[in-house]
Amino acid sequence: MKQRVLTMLREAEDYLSGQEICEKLNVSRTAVWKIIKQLQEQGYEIEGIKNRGYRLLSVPDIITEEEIMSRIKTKYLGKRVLCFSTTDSTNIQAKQHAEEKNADGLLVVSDEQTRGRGRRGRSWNSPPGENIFMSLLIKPKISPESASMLTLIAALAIAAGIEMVTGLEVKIKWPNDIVVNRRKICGILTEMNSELDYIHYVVVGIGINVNTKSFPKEIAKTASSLYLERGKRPVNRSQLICVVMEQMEKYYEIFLKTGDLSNVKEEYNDRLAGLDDQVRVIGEKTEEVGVSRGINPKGELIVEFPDGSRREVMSGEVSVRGLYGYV
Ligand code: BT5
Repeated sequence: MKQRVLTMLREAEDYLSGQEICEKLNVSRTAVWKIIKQLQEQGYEIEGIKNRGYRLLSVPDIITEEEIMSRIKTKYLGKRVLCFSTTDSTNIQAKQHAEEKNADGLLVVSDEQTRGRGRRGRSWNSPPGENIFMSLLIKPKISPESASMLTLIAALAIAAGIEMVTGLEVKIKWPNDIVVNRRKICGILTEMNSELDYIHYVVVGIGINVNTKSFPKEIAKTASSLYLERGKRPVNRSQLICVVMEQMEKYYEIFLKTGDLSNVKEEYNDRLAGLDDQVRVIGEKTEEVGVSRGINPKGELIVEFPDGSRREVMSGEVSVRGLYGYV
């Protein structure tokens, strides 16, 4: 009910009369008034004028199911949303819903994580009230070897979404980091549950540093937030979540047509940090220097070595860094 009132307020071009809300929702005036009051208590600024109705003046930076569902414009991704004020990890929570009937497209979001995770057991800094921690559960009919490409698809969607909302220039650090001004503002953790030739589900976990003002010292040199990069101007998190999901749906559909990255390869390479620059390719026991030549349709990074040879490196096998630092 709250969500529907919010949607109506959002879509109204002028004042929305109490009568209209009552009729559309088939509830009493008092019920409408109560919902408006609840919304105001949550921080929505709603003006109420006698004989004219209600008008939405501003929305708070809160992440709730009704806030997301009243503004998301996707067809199926994120049409079902679960929001937590705190949880261990949204990836863990998403997996717990994987067997449910309408799990495909489920989005789990939390305001804080107590066990936010990066790849290979690393941790993800997840303080409350400032950032986005979300996980999208999908069930693509693709082979398990192709699942890692979804990280690159998500990266494209996040980069495009952030650019649309903030106007910042956003780059991708292959394969799973999003950077602004050479600093990491987002990481992606894609996990999968599969048999040898069949995917049960994929969880794409996304952590975006949105309004964080300072970082713990271990990551202070490499991390940043949208707030800091756009001159201390905050970003509304629910708006960004919705725009990123809309972009995700767009790129996911393009991906599903071919099952690879052939249709987005060029766009990805345009966004790639360090394209045609020297990079360090760091394996378990080796470190080589080569020039990054962008990704191939499978999402592997093509690196050219000083002897002229080219090699395609896979995420998971190596990490790739700039010559003098993180990017
Ligand atoms: C990642 O791992 O970048 C993937 C991060 C995914 C986080 C999301 S949040 C929602 C969902 N639920 C989860 O539990 N996880 C996902 P990786 O490439 O391994 O990078 C981890 C490294 O980044 C750490 O070892 C730190 O050095 C650094 N780091 C940690 N927190 C950071 C932050 N908030 N911003 C920038 N860098 C960070």
